[in-house]
Amino acid sequence: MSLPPEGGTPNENIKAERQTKIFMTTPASESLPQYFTRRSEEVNQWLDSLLPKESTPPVNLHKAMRYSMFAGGKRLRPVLVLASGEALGAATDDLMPAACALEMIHTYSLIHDDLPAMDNDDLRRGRPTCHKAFGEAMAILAGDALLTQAFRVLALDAPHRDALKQLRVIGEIAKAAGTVEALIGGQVVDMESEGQTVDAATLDYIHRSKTGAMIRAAVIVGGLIAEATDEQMSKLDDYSRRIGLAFQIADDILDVTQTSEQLGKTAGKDQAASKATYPAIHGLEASKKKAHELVDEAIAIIASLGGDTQILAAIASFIVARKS
Ligand code: GRG
Repeated sequence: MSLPPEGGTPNENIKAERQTKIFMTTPASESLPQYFTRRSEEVNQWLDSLLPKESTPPVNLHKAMRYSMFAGGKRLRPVLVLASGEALGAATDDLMPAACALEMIHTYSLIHDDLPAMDNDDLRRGRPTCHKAFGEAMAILAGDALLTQAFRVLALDAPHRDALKQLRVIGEIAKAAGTVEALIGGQVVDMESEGQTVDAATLDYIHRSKTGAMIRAAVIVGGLIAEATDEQMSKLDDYSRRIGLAFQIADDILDVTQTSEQLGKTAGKDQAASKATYPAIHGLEASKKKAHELVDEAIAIIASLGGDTQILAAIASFIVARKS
């Protein structure tokens, strides 16, 4: 555990305080990295049971799906579903199908983003991208299959005590993965902006849509399953929008400050592709400041949610402190 250095500069003290928050706002016996490891293992077991086995025909397709699904990854979206739902009293088993569905959709989006027609990347989650390992056609189909499997899980593997509630969960996830201020729409505007001069509003649109929508959906879905009140849903909404934007700003910063080994994906790609990023438009220092402001706001908002929100606060801090 790192503590604020005695007599450090104000900046050092702020940094150390943030570090301390990350490690201390989780249950006394567990740091946030330990929490992530434990929850990721649970999520992986559920994912394993919710995906067709490798030996099920067509074997190559199922191998490709599982290759990308179990290549690592922080499991941020499923962990957010668990953290927001459990903060408001939902049972883990009720949250897991939606948590896994979001991770399947996220993984499909990474597989497709890496394709030669899009980012044309060789490295993802520390190993060759899906199309490098299985060929382009199989990677397209593995992505399609993960997206389809996600909605199959939501329809068939989630608890059916309340069908209307489940429809709302499915609707939120479909919206986030869709075209209007959502994953695919954001990806399209991002692609169209390459090499163009992009203004701050367009950049915010890209970040809110491509990255923010799925992170928001994770938090919102946890709230829906936990039957949060309207006031609580509004707080979850405000919290999730801030951490979603902070996450993407941090991602833009990591692209220029970390190595490919540290990231597990190719570093410096944004600049090489003349992508619209926060550091490119606002500068590195202003970007760091903005990310920290968003996280501080998110932590303040979530403190009044009711329930045990320590993990949600710690995740907000982790989003800007992470190194990959
Ligand atoms: C192809 C429809 C479609 C969308 C692609 C996800 C995405 C949109 C592009 C990936 C490129 C990128 C830098 C996206 C923004 C940030 C982001 C989503 C990073 C990856 O998420 P992490 O860091 O990844 O949570 P892991 O591997 O940890 O799950």
